[in-house]
This record gives sequence, C-alpha cells and structure tokens, in this order.
Amino acid sequence: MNFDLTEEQKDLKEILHKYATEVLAPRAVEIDKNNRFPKETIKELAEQDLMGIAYPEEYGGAGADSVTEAIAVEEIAYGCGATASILTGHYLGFDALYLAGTPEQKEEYLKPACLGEKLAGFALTEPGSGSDAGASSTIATEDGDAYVLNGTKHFITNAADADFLIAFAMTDKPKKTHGMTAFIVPKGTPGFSIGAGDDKMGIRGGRTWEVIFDHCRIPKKNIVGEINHGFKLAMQVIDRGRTGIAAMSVGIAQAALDMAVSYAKERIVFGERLADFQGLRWMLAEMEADVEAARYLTYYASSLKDKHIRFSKQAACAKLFAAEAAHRVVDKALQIHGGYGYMKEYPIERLYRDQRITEIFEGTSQIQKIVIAGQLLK
Ligand code: COS
Repeated sequence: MNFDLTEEQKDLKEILHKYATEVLAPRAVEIDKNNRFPKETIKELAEQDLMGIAYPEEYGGAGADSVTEAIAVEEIAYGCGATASILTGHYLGFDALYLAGTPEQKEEYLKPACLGEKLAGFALTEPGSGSDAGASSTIATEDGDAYVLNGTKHFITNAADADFLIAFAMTDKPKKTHGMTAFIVPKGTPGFSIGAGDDKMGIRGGRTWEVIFDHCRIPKKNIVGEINHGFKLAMQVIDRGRTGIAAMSVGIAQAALDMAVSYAKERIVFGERLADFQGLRWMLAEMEADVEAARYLTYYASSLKDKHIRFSKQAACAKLFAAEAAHRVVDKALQIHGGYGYMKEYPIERLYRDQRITEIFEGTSQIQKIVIAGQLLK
C-alpha cells in the first residue's frame, strides 16, 4: 500500500495550506465572533475547484480522487473548522444526486453544485430523530404528480444559504427505514421556510438552521432514487460524508499540534523552554502519533470511497478515531498553552470548541461504534 502523495496532491496541499493560514485562519476569528456565514469564502472555494473536487468533470467536478478531497478538507479545516463544515455539508447535500440522481437532476442541480454556482444542504435530522434517523416524522403524502411535505428538520448545515436541500421524508411511515424517500427541495418552493438559526458552541460560521415544510409541494421529478429507498441512500451518503468529518478532525488536530509546538518552543518557565521538559515532549509525541494515525486511517477510508463498495466500517473507524484523536490533541494543546489557552485571544480556545462537534455530527462516536460492531458481527 502506497501512502505517498502524488505531485498534484502535494501541490494542492501546499497551495491550500497557504490559503488556510493566510486567508481562512484570520477570517475564522471574525466569523466565529459574529456567528456569520462567510459567503465570500464560497466564491474562493469555487475558484479553487473545491466545491466538487472529487466528482467527475462531466458533472462540473474537478475529477480528483477522494484522497485528494480529504487532503483539501484537511487543509481547509487547518485554517477554519467552520469552513470545512460548510464544504462537507455541501458535499453531503448533493452526494445523493451523484449516487442516484436522474440525468436531468444531475444537469440541473449536481453540475451547478460541483461548479460552486449552487450551494447544497442535507436535511435528515429532526428534533425527535437524530441518531435514530429512521424515526423521522416528516411526512410526504402523494398528491397527483407531486408529494406534499410536512414536518420540521433541524441542525441543517447551510440551510438558509443553500440553493437546494436534499430532504428526507416518510412516504410509508409504518415501514420505517423502508418507507423513507429523498426529495430535491429548491430554495423558494412555497411551503419551505427557514426557521431559527442555531447559536452553537463552535464552528459558528458554519451556520445550521431549522427547516420547516408546511404543505410543501414537491413534483415527482424531484424524487432522488426510488420511492421508499431514501434511508439506504441517506446512509450511503453519510458513509461517504464521514470521511470528510474525519479529514476535518485531522486538520483541526494538526493546527492545534502546530500551535502547541510553537508555544512550547517559545514559552520559558523555570528558566527553560516548555519544550525542554520531558513531560511536555511526551505530550507532543502522543499528539503527533494521534494526528498521523488519524490521517492515514482517513486516507485509507477515503480511497475506498472511489471503489463504490460498501465501506461503512472503514468510514466509521476513520471518523471515530480521527474525531476522538482530535479531541485528545486539542485538549493537550490547550493544556500546553496554560491559562493563555483558555483566553479568546489565542486561537486554541476556538479549536477546542470547533473540534467538539466532530464527535457528534454525521453520527456520534457511539453511532460509529454501532456501525463498526454491526459490520463485525454480521
Ligand atoms: N449502506 C447501505 N445500506 C445501509 C447502510 C449503509 N451504510 N446502513 C444501513 N443500511 C440498510 C441496512 O442494510 C438495512 O437494510 P435491510 O433492512 O434491507 O437489510 C436498512 O438500511 C436499515 O438498517 P438498520 O436496520 O441498520 O437501521 P437502524 O434504524 O438500526 O439504524 C444506524 C442504523 C443507527 C446505523 C443509522 O440510523 C445511523 O447511522 N444513524 C445516525 C444518523 C446520522 O449519522 N445522523 C447525522 C445526520 S447527518 S449530520
């Protein structure tokens, strides 16, 4: 197995590292403070062909592989976790179209999404169904050539800024996971409205919103995949999305590690650099091992994404490990900064808050364990 990056991947990593450090990291401070969705960043991401980096060129993507996508998300997260969440939320939003969309749907929604002309969102989670995604109570009722959606989604990344959502609703509620369907809901559809925006602990620029469907009529041509096959489609999309959250975790962890190394080299205590104390060196070594292990697990899972085989276990392993490794790394990095790490003037405080969501969204760590054990025991 070869983990060497190609020349293209090395170049992209270098370019994005510079962009993340010089543009995204300073902006991250402001969007965090103001709870602001950074519209200008979307334009920049599109100009750098990142909005559909791992999707075929015929669909407006950049035609790169999924390891390259992971590298890109990692570097974006290095500068700004919130921006990484917007980007991964966008991929999650349109991925169902790539997997199961009709040629017309691909042309109208997938292509502009990959080109960065349309922003996407993924509306599955509800106030009463997060981990238990099959317990959705949003109902879609057939009415002539359309389905009428009623229900509320929440915590939906990008919702207020998205040009369309892929929303999941029950078309045969008693059948539970075999009674859910995916719909394209374009912005401006009557009966589709955005409710309250969330006031989150971290990734505050990656805004999430409540979404309300009140007699929202969606034509049948907007059904993605087959009627009642939406749950499996959602799970396939989430499997693929989990590699993105793993990559985001690696980026945040690497940023925290780099900050800890710099601080340990500069800070003098008891007449010596922090870096000269063995206890501190061991912390740094553990952090490095965590980051490297998380990175290669993420790259491995990402490489399977392109094989179009079921890789639920590997994606869940990468997401679980990378998110928890990032937790350990950011926690140690803050500790190394001492009291300064707890202050808002040091970015490690934001990283500590931004990292925490990686253990929760796109499936909590506990859900990843359910998926992994389920596959092991099958
Ligand atoms: N790929 C393809 N099919 C899948 C699948 C996957 N990743 N996961 C489940 N399925 C299929 C199963 O094979 C099963 O099909 P059959 O009944 O035909 O055999 C069907 O879907 C139902 O699966 P299962 O019985 O495992 O469903 P559960 O209700 O028990 O839920 C978990 C499974 C908990 C794994 C799922 O609900 C989940 O991942 N929840 C977390 C959701 C999440 O990540 N939310 C975040 C939203 S995005 S920010």
